[in-house]
Amino acid sequence: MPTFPDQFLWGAATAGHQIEGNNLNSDIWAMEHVESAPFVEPSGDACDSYHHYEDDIRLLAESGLDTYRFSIEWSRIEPEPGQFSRAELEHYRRVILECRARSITPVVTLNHFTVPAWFARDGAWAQPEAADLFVRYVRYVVEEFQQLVDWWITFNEPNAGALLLATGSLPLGAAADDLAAAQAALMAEFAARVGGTPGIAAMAIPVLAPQAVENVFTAHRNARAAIKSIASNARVGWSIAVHDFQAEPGGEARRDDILGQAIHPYWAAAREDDFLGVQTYTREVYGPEGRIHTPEDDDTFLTGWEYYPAALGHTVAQAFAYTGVPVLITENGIATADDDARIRYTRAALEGLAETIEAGAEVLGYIHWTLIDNWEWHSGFAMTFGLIAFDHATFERSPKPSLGWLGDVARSNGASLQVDTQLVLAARES
Ligand code: GCO
Repeated sequence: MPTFPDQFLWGAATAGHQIEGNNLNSDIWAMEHVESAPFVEPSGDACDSYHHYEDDIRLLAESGLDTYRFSIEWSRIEPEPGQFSRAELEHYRRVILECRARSITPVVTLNHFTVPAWFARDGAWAQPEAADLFVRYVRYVVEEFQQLVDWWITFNEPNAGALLLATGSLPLGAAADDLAAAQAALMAEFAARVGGTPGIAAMAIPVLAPQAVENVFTAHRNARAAIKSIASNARVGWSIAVHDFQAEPGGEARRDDILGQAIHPYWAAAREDDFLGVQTYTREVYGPEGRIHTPEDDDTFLTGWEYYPAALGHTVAQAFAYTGVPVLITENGIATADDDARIRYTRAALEGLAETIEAGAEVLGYIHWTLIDNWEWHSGFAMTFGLIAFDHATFERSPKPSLGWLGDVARSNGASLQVDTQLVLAARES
């Protein structure tokens, strides 16, 4: 019987730029509109959650989930350097108050990849003032919301660039040798659009500039200190992307190299945090010749990732063993058009997680990616990770069976995982 601790958080996650729509002042918006944009389609209205957040939170709450992870868009709060928008701050206050009115715990991400276009123009994370500029924005937000929010995530996947580089899954489909050239061409187009010196969209920066990586670590540490000085009860962490890296004989060195470059430094920095955010979807297996690709099958993700739900329990065990810091699962899920597959995947992931908890790992909660189908960065809208679908013309929301299923798991604190999936689905239909 799977058991989860008392007070375990059960939730779903989103990110501002992926759901709000019309984040006109962000670097990624600008990047979406350069000629050789590395995105299949622009974010546009996204799910218009900027106007439909009440529906999103109501559906989440009605399902039985109790936690909502979402992000605040820095580019809305500070559209020009030092110019803060009171009106946008009040928007996010309404989102937070809506959560609280429905007894939903808000978990707020302060940076989910996007930054203001001006910050990118001035050099993004590579500029010497990067950490100070981030902390100034963080203070502005936390001073206002300190009594309304206890859980803060400074950065979402600050290791995303390092992970792409270490695993060889480089952006733009570029090979290592011509990455610099491809990036330079894109940067020139980007600079022509946002002006100033050719900075670059922040998502890509850690791949390019070691100084940027350093600055992001500093920004995390200083933001954590700032948040704690404002709100002593605040719980602060960052969310690190990790695959379940496995090695066949002869692949150990390659695997350890990836962990050493893209995972362990970020986990180590979390040792001073209140929690470590773990974001896991799949595994990657390495052999003596490099990555071993698993055969495609019916269960494969739309994203092309291997269907491997055991990755969650494995990576949580590794993260806890490495850091000793309580883990908050801030993302786990599957891009699929088959909602039964989403339920199967999530059930199996949670069963693996329960085993990891029984073996002694301290885990604070499970936050599924994602509440609603949304704009999946480079892949556009086709990658449906959501527990809720939406109509792209009317923005009307339609919960999928997986939302109710996960809500039942939440209400029973995991006990309903005992019940066979098919029985649950049949009961819902009758
Ligand atoms: C990331 C982000 C999310 C993604 C999700 C699915 O991991 O890239 O945190 O924004 O949408 O992980 O790829």
